[in-house]
Amino acid sequence: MLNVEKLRGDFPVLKDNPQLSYLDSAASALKPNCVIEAVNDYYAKLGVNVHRGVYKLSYLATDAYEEARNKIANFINADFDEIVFTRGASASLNLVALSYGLTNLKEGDEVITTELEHHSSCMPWINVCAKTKAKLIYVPLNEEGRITIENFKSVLTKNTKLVAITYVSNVMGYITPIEEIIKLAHSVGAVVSVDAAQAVPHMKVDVKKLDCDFLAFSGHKICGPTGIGVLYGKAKLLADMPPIEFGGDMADDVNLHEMTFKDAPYRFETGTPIIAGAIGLAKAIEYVEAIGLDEIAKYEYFLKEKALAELKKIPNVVIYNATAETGIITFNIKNVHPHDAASVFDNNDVCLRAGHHCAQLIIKWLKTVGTVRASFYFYNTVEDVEKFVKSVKEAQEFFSSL
Ligand code: C6P
Repeated sequence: MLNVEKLRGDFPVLKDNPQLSYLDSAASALKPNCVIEAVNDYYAKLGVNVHRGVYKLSYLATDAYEEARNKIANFINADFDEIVFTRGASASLNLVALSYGLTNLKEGDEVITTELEHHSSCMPWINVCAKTKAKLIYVPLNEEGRITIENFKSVLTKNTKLVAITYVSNVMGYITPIEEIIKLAHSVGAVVSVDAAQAVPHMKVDVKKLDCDFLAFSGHKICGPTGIGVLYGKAKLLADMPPIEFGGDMADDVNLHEMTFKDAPYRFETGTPIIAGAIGLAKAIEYVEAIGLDEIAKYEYFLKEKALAELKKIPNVVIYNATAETGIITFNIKNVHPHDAASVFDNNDVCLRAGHHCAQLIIKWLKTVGTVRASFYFYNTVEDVEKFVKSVKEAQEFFSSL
C-alpha cells in the first residue's frame, strides 16, 4: 500500500484545505510541490525563449525543454522525435484529425469511433468526416456500455482507414481492449488514434507494445500543469503530415509564395512553446513514476470498490459502471438531477463532477441527462470514501423527503 499520508503532504491544496475530499481527479489532478517548484524555477531562473536565443540562458532553457521531451518519450516508450507538445489531449486529437485525417481520408473511406468517446475524441472526426465525406461508423456497445472485440469486428471492413478510440472512458472508467483492437485495425491497413487522457495518469502505457499510431494525453490529469499535452505519433506518420498552424519556430524556408517546414515534431509546435508546462509535466511524470503506476492503479481500484460496496446498499442509487476496472464511479440518485445532487456534495466539501462530462454520446446511450461522477487518485483516503458515501446517503434522504 502507498504511504498516502506522506504523499498528501506534497499537495498544498490538501494541506490548506484538510476538510476537502477531492474526488474529481478525472477532470484534473492536484499539483504537488515539486511540479509547482519546477514551473516556478523555470520562470525564476531561466524565463527566456527556447530554440532562438544565441546566449547561455536560452541554451539552458532549450536543454530543459528538450530534456522534458526526452523524459516523456521514455515514459511511454516512444522515440524522442515522436513526441509533439500540444495544449492538451483535445489539441492533440484535433491535430491528428485536421492533419492526418484531412490529408488522407476521402469519400468511400470509413472511420470507426465509439459512443464512449470524450467529445475531444469523436468531434474532430465528425468534423473531418463531414468535410471529406468519409463515413463515420460507431462500434455498438454491449449491454454494460463496453467496447468489445466482437462488436469492433462487426464494423471493421476493408474500407476502414482510421479508428479513433478511447483507452479509458472518462464516464464509465472501462478499459478498452485496445491492443487487440489495434491489431485488428492494422490487419485492414487502418491507423489507430488512441485517446489516453484517462489512461496515462493511472496505468503504464507503452506505445511500442500497443503499436498504436497516435496517442494523446494531457499534463494536468497526471499532476502536471494545465495547458500542456502530448501527441505521440509514429515517426513515419508524423513525417508526412502537414502542419495545421503556421508561424514562428516551425518554418524551414519562407519565400513570397512558398514555404517549407522543419521536421516533426517541431513543425507542429508553432510559436513560442509551452516551456514551463513541458518542464512541469516532466517533473510530474518523475513524481508519479516514483510512486509507481501499478501501485496507483491498485489503490484507486481498492478505494473505488470500497465506495461501491457501500453505494450498493443505499436505496434509489443507480450505478452505471459497477464493473469498471479503474477508479471511477458514475451514478445517479433516482429522480434527482445530478446538479442538484452535486450541491449536497459541495456542502460537505466533497468535490466531484456532475453533468455530461463532455461525453454526451454515452450519456444519451445511458438514457439520462447526466450523471454524478466520483474519481479517485493516489492522494485519496478511506476517510474520503466514507465522507463520499455519507454524502450520497444524505443526498438520497434529503431529496426523497421533498
Ligand atoms: N476530461 C473530465 O472531467 P483536455 O481537456 O484537453 O485536457 O482533455 C480532454 C479529454 C480527452 N479525453 C478524455 C478521455 C478526457 O477525459 C478528457 C478530459 C475531463 O472527464 C474534462 S472534460
